[in-house]
Amino acid sequence: MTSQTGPRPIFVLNGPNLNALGVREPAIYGSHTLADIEARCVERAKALGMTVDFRQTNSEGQLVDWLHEARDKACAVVLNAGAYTHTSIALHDAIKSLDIPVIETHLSNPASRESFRHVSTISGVAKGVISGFGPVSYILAVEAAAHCAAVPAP
Ligand code: DHK
Repeated sequence: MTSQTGPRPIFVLNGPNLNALGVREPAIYGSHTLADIEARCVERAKALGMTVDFRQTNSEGQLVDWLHEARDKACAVVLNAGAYTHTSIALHDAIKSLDIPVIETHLSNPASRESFRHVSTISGVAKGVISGFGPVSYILAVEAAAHCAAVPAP
């Protein structure tokens, strides 16, 4: 049996259509692929003495399962739930059940887009929200996650 050493990883969880980054509406989401973003998150986390466990799924239920997994395995979660951000009560409930910080993250700024993106079912249970900075949103979110993991909640 192996035992984990060092701090728990930051889970970076990505929802639907984010596997298509690079080809998907580049005017909105940019030309970076999700693999590019993963590499930048890994690099930033390493500089902070942390690790990331970076995942993507198109399934809402899989995101719920990964949030449950994060309870015992992660120090914090960076979550870009894609369009489920605007629809999912299940994600809201899963986040609410956790006692680790969840940072809602978006490449674009949903508040400046279509009105259906102005609603987030998860913002109210997230620790905070970072949006609008393209791939840098993820870097800022990893930094926020590392900060939250190091500093006890107020
Ligand atoms: C990604 C999506 O797929 C959209 O459904 C959200 C988010 C915005 C983003 O900007 O990363 O509305």
